[in-house]
This record gives sequence, C-alpha cells and structure tokens, in this order.
Amino acid sequence: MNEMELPQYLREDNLSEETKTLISSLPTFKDSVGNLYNYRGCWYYPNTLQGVINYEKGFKPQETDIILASFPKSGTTWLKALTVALLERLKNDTCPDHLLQSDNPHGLVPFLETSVFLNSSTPDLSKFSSPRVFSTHMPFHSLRVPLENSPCKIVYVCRNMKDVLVSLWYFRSTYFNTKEDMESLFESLCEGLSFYAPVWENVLSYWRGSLEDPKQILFMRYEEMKSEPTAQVKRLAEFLGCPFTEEEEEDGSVDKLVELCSLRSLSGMEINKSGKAFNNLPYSSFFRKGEVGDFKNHLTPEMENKIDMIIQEKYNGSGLKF
Ligand code: PAP
Repeated sequence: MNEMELPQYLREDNLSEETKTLISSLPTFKDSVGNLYNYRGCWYYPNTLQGVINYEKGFKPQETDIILASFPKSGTTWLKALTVALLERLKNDTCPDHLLQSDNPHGLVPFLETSVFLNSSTPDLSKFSSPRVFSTHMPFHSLRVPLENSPCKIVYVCRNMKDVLVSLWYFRSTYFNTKEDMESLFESLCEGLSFYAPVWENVLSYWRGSLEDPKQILFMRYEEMKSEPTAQVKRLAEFLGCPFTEEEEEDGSVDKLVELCSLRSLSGMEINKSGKAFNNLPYSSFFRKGEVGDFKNHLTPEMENKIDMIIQEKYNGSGLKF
C-alpha cells in the first residue's frame, strides 16, 4: 500500500530527531500497515508514538477534564456520543441532537495522541470549553504521565476481545486495504502484537485504576451498554456529575438520549453518512453491526477457545470476568 494513502497517525513521516533516536532503541516489528514500536509496553505506529510523546510532554490537565479511553473497536464512538449528549443537555440554549448532527462523535471528542497532540506538544486548545472532553486508546500508565494528581475523570469502555477482533478486521481490511486474513489478525492479537496491544494490558491498566480510585475511573462494558442501556447511561451520567433529574426520568429523557445515540440513529445522520474525519477516514467507517457475539459468524471454535484461554489466564486474580 502507498504509504501516503494511510492516515497520518499510521505513517512514519512526522518524527522529531529525538523520537527517531528513541525508536532506534525500541523493540519493533512490521505488520501489514507498517512498522510498530513498543513504548511503555504498548505497540504504536511511529507517528502515533510521536503523538503519545507530545502528549506526555505537553498536556496540562484541567480539573474538569473528561477523558474517554478504550482499546480500539470497543465502543469508543458510542461512548463519545453518549458523553456529548449528556453534557450538552445541561446547556439551556442547545439541544444534543444539533451537536451530534453537526459532527461525528470523533470530530467532537478528538483523540489525544492521534489528533490533538499528533503534530505538536503545544497545540492550541483554546476552542475547547470546560469541561473539555478528549479520548485515547493509550493504556492508563501512559495516559497518567502528565495527569499527576489531577482529579479529571476517565471513562473506560471494554469489549469482548472476540468481537473486537472481528470489528478490527473489518475496519482494517476495508479502510486500510491490509489484505490480511482474519486468522493472521487473530494470531497477532493473541500474541499481543498489534496497534495498542496487548489488549489485556490496556484493559487491566484501567480496570486496576478503577478499583484503586473509582471516583476517577469508571469502567464500563460494551455488552452491558447493549443489554441495559438505560441503567448504564444513568451510571455514566452520575459518574460525570450530571445525573438525570426526577423530571427527566419521568418525561422519558433517558430513553430519548439512548435512542439518539443508538447505532441506527447515529449512522443515519447525514454527517455520518457523507462526512470524513480530518485523517480522511469516512465517518461511516465507525458504524457497522454493533452486535454482541458477531464473532460466532467468523471465528472457529478453536479460535474462540484460544482467546478464552488467554483471557482467563491474563485476567486471573484481577477480579475481571467475561
Ligand atoms: P474506534 O476504536 O475506531 O473509535 P469504536 O467506536 O470503538 O471504534 O468501535 C467500532 C464498533 O462500535 C463497531 O462495531 P462492529 O464492527 O462490531 O459493528 C461499530 O459498529 C460499533 N458502534 C459504533 N457506534 C455504535 C453505537 N452507537 N452503538 C453500538 N455500537 C456502536
């Protein structure tokens, strides 16, 4: 694949001299998109690694910041939409529908390392009003580097690794033209050798953080958001400090917000049908089936067993169960 067709964050053409020196000493391997480097236990494509380093150097947290975190393909777009809608409803002069119709959740809540800090450690953040909402796929130990003792809130969404694999495979083969088969992406994920991997390190870093400080980190699960959306949205609202009022509960506002942020509703919005992200990815690429258990249509029983065994072993003793 022609390197310049790839979104910038996947490329290798934006590195400072310092980062070039750093990566020459880091563990590395190549996949069907490009070279990956292991930094603080997590695999990154080079320009993303530059974004992580810029973030670690330059991010100045504000007390009211909210950071939405996830491993890729775990429900990030959905969590962003819900958070935007929850916060927007507090403003009297606007209606959450307008904001979500004006831009994709990824445009409204940018990623720290692949967008905000991709090109600079001192980006202009003046357009963000309080509370600023950002997102990340970095593990917690990298995210926390510049946070120090900031009381900012972090929401993590976790999804079954088997559905993550299937979702990731569709995304990569459709939009990055990787020509890799499901089997090889499966092997990479199982070995912990893919972008932002290992999955379990990402998940466990936030899981442990949420146990240590439940006021700072809310740990959510995609499967629970699907099975009991109302309860989970209320949980999110409470954590963010904007619980639904009795009046809102009675007048159906919770269900309306859940419906507004559903895959059907978001994917049907004009902006998401025809818009493109700053990195040229079509906004429609963030919406597919949104089902729990789609892996059953794609993985063999042997593949399922292998992932189950890995998850069981890695999460053993952590209190986290699937
Ligand atoms: P990202 O990591 O690239 O930001 P992310 O949003 O985390 O992607 O994951 C995309 C998955 O969430 C897709 O899953 P699928 O491939 O299994 O279908 C996408 O369909 C799903 N998704 C997006 N929006 C919603 C939503 N509003 N409700 C439920 N699932 C959603």
